[in-house]
Amino acid sequence: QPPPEVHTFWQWLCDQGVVSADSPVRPATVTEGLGLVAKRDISENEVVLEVPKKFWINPDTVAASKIGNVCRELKPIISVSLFLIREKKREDSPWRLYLDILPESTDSTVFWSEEELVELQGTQLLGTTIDVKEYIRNEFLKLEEQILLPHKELFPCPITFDDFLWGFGMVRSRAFSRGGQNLVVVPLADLINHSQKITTEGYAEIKGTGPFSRNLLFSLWSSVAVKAGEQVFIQYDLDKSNAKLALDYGFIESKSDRNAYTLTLEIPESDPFFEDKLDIAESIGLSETAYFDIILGRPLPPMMLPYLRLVALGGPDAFLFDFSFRSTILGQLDSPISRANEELICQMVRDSCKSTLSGYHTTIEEDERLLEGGNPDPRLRIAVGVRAGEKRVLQQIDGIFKERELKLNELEYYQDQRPQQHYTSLRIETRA
Ligand code: MLZ
Repeated sequence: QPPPEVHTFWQWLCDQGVVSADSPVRPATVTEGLGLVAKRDISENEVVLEVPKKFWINPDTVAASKIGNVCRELKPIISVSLFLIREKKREDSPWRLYLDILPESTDSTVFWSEEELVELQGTQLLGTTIDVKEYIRNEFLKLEEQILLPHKELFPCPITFDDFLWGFGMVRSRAFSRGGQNLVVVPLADLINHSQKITTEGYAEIKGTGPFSRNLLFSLWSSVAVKAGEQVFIQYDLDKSNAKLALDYGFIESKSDRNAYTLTLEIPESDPFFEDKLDIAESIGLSETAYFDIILGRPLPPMMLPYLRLVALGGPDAFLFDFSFRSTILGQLDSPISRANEELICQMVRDSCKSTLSGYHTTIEEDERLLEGGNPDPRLRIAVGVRAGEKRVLQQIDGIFKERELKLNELEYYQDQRPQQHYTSLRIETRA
């Protein structure tokens, strides 16, 4: 049985004609919190909800409200967050019954306490979480200065940073925002939970109905058949890493390819060939800093080895920067240049993997034991899952370059194939 406020919310939607008595789903309490449960058997690709535009909360809703004039310049996520907070604080908000079913927080890492964050020590997720909280704080300070303080009459109840964090966390986890565009909070539809068992991303569309298709509906369907009494799920996003899922929604998946690590490589400004290297990097669509997302169980991104070769290039290979070799160098980066270059790459990568691995406060084995212990705390499970995943990816990268180190003698190098005579004559030509 759902809690009373959910029942009241549902009743309100029925009275407003948003849902009808024969709706195939109803809100219910589930392991994730609230969710949508099938009232009867639902077939594959059957529409389960259709929510009319007047029940959506998006930047248009904000623009048409009392604070519309002062929110015009805001980014969609900021304006919708502010709207939700203001409505939550208003006694007579038309959205009251919806706001009452929203949780105080989620398990997104932006809501974690200092002690909970300690479990993320050494992880990239800790870094991104700190960055995102910093971003939210800055947005809040701007909002205070530009909107909240100058327009006190519009915001009779003071809005704090924690209020703003709540609003931001709600919108970030609940809004539908395909491709970063058209951010929209759809009450009721936003109760639908994610499942890793759903492996297709299509779950909703905006349909026009009525005369000239002027009335828009947010239409949500189930991509799989669901039995009466079971929960209906969607796949939120197939491309997000576990770290991103943890940050945005407060859950992770157990699938291995959700584990990822972003390697940052750069051409140091102190490099004697900095300008040349930057030039070449740019001609292959990269820059002085390059980010490579490494995914557990997948091959390295195709541009990573060429970029590494370029970064490491120097010493006896430096002739490649000569004008006459400029056109060949691009093609050369696709295969080993010299033993020294290839060896340096392996060392650079392995050293950085090892030093990053030493920054975590637990081993993979310790993490596994913790997870096997069936720890019920969802935040700890997220922390342990993410840090174990990052370490696996780093070990995988180290393993790839360790194997490469062993094969250095077998590789074919451009340096060795280059006819010496040809090279000498070219040097003379260039100098002339
Ligand atoms: N990531 C997807 C789905 C988000 C759904 C969130 N809560 C119901 C999107 O941004 O559209």
